[in-house]
Amino acid sequence: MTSPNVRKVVLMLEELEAAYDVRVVKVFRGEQFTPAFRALNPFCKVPVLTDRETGQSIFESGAILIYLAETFARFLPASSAARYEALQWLFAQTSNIGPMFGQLNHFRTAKDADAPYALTRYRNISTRIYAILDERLAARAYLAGDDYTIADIATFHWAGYVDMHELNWADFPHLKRWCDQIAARPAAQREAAAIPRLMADPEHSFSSAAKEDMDRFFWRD
Ligand SMILES: N[C@@H](CCC(=O)N[C@@H](CS)C(=O)NCC(=O)O)C(=O)O
Repeated sequence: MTSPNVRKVVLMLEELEAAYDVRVVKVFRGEQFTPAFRALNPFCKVPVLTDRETGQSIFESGAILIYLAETFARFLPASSAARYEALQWLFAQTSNIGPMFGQLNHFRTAKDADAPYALTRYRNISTRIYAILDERLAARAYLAGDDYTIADIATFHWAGYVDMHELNWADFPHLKRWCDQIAARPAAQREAAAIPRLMADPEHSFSSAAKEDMDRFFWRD
C-alpha cells in the first residue's frame, strides 16, 4: 500500500541510496492476514522491513526508520540532546499525527450514523496538529532543529494531507515551506517517481476494492 507509513520507508531508503526491493502486500485483497505475513507482523499491517544481510525483520514504520538510521549512521544524531529532539518528533508522528489523521481519513469516508461526531472530533484534532507543526517549523528549519532527520522523513507525507483535509495551506506557511523543501530533495523526487509503479496494478488500489475487501481492510468483518 502506498500510504504515508509505507512511503516514509521508501523515502528513507532513497535518502540512504540503499539497495532495496519492494514486495507489494495486497492489503485490499487481504494478503496482510496470511500466516506468512502475520509471522512478520502480528498486527497485520504494512510496512515491514527485512534486512537481507542479517535476516532481521521489523514492523512499525518508526522502528524501521530508527533501524535504518542506526544501520547507516544517517538522519539520527548520535548525541543525546539532538537525538531526543528527533526521537520525540518521530514518536509524535507515529503515536499522534498518524493515528489522528488516519481516523480523520477513515471517518471522512465512513457513512455510519455516528460519523458526524467522529468527523468533527478528528477534524478539530488534525487542524490543531497542523498548527502545532507550523508553529514548530516557524522557528527552525526542520522538526528537530537545523538538520533533516527521520522525524521529517516520517512526517513529510502525512503533512501532505492539507488539501485532502480541506484546509488551507495559507494558514500553515512554515509547514508549506518545509514540505516544499523536502519535496525538492532528489530522494523525495525518486520516491515520488517510484509510487506510480507500485500503483500500476489496479488490484492494489483503494478504488477497485469491493465492499467485502473494505470490510476486511477496516476490520469490520
Ligand atoms: N503504526 C503502524 C501503522 C501501520 C498501518 O496502519 N498500516 C496500514 C497502512 S497505512 C495497513 O497496513 N492497513 C491494512 C490493515 O489494517 O489491514 C506503522 O507506523 O507502521
